[in-house]
Amino acid sequence: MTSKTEKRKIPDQGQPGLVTRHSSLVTVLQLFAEAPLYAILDTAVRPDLPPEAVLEALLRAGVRVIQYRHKDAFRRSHFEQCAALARRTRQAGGAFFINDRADVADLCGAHGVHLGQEDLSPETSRRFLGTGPLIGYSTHTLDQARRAVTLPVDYIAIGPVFPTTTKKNPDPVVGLSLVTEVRAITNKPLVAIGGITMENAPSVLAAGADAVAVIRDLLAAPDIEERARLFLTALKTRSQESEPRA
Ligand code: TZP
Ligand code: MG
Repeated sequence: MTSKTEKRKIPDQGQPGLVTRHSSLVTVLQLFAEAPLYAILDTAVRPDLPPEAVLEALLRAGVRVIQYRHKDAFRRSHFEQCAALARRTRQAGGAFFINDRADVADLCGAHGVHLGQEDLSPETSRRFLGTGPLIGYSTHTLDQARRAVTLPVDYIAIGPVFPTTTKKNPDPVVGLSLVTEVRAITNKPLVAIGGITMENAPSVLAAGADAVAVIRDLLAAPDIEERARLFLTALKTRSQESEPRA
């Protein structure tokens, strides 16, 4: 049976969208096919835990795409932390993203940057980063997603799918229907975000997302590694049940 990944167009070597791993090149879509859970390490949600420990727990559980989200002042210590986390994620065969900041992503050796609608634009970020690093881009409406399809970005995020208490001033909830609508207009990897829990995550993949991005339902768990494992089991069961997407 042709897998969902094989059916999708994978960019050539040297093009955006590639991650180096153990000397081979993979796409973020291949990482999502392995583990359709995009963990966001938000420094404000578990200030009691060292990000290094959270990252190790996520990697042990099998998570392969991880983002560092830090909304307060970005100090030297954060930069040094990110450089170490990026190195460790690379060693483990994953991809490490920095939220908001293309400059930090570049300097700390991350695989890429995740941009919002108010950050440096994807075009400017791409000019700064060159073709190698990955760019993810948040969208909150069908119009924004339509525009994102034309931009030099490697994945599109859509949300908040459900109500969230984690993001300050979130955009209006978009629901599963917008995930399906955006799926219909693009073959780019699609990440859904906002209020996603282990219970509702399978419905988000069924609506057309390649991965779910999660903060609170992972990080607030008493045992993050166990929660991530349970998440992946729920999602893998679901993605094996569903038909491969054309
Ligand atoms: N962007 C849209 S919703 C959101 C972000 C960063 C917060 C997601 O956090 P949670 O805890 O998974 O709802
Ligand atoms: Mg941002």
